Amino acid sequence: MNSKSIPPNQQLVRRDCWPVVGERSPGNSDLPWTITVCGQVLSERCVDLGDLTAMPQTTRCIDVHCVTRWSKLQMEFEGVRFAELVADSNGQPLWNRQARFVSFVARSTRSHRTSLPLEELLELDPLIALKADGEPLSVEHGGPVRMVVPGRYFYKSIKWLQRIEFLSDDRLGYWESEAGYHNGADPWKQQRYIAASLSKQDAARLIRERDFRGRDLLSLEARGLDLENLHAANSLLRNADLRNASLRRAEFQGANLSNAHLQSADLREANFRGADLEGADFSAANLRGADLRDASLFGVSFGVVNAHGALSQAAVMDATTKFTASSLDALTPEQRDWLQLQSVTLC
Ligand SMILES: Nc1nc2c(c(=O)[nH]1)N[C@H]1C(S)=C(S)[C@@H](COP(=O)(O)O)O[C@H]1N2
Ligand SMILES: [Mo]
Repeated sequence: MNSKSIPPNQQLVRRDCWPVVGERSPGNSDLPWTITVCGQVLSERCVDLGDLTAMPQTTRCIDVHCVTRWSKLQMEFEGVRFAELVADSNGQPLWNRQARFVSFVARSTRSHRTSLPLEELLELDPLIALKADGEPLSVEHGGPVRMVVPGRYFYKSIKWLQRIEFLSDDRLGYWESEAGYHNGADPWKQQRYIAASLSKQDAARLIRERDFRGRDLLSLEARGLDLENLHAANSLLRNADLRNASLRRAEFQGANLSNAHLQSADLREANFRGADLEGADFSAANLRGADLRDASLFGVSFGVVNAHGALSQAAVMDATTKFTASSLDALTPEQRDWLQLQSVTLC
């Protein structure tokens, strides 16, 4: 893959920064680690970590693109090629004629999983990785063993791999069925989310009542609407379109606004405490008096960074805008430098 280019609407995280996304530890870590290849196969295969490390190891530089808009280019991963694990000792494929999809299942309390079409997998040539940047994978990043699937958003790369299941029909993964993530996951086509699940009537009623509390409003369309004093604490507004909306004094505490479109919104005195703002776009939004303490800021945009590193269409903020100092580590250097010039209040 061409490491010089980066898919649309992604931004690079700092070189020394690798965000942890989703689950942070595997379930049942006392049991010996095994990976089972099963389902539509001619014969099952089960390997342990010793078997895996004894297999030929491949080192490859892979671009990582998270759906919440951060990317890390050319990360060095080392492990066993998927194609080598799902073959017998003669190199013959283990799957049978019915196999068309592959589900990767994690050893985790929620049996986290994700799937891909077999044909795509053979083309993408993923790694069953044991190391990243020369070190054994840390537990939070999927150690001892995880998938790394190049060319797809990172939610297709399961951490703590324990089962590779060949299927005749697809079975949606955890994020794909619970969070509305797109099953295609191609970052070059920006396949981030499926469309809104809410009916137009239900959406209209919630908007009229200005009460979104605790609701799942994935991909809600509320562009340009008057939503002053909106109650939206703990709501799920991933990918919501709130461009140009009037959201003065809106309450978004603990809400999930990842990838929300907030360009040019009036967010004066809005409350984003503890909200998930990963990948949200605040370009040209007014954030005077807004409270963003303890919000998660990976992939967030406060403006458009041009080729010279300068920010245009910048959000409006000043000393009345509050952040938690440590949460700024998640920003790109350009955004952080710019933010520090706005003399925002750091708590
Ligand atoms: N078992 C498991 N694997 C997972 C997830 C998860 O929650 N559980 N999250 C996925 C998502 S959305 C991303 S972006 C990457 C994050 O990997 P990282 O924490 O090592 O950056 O793992 C993917 N694999
Ligand atoms: Mo992700």
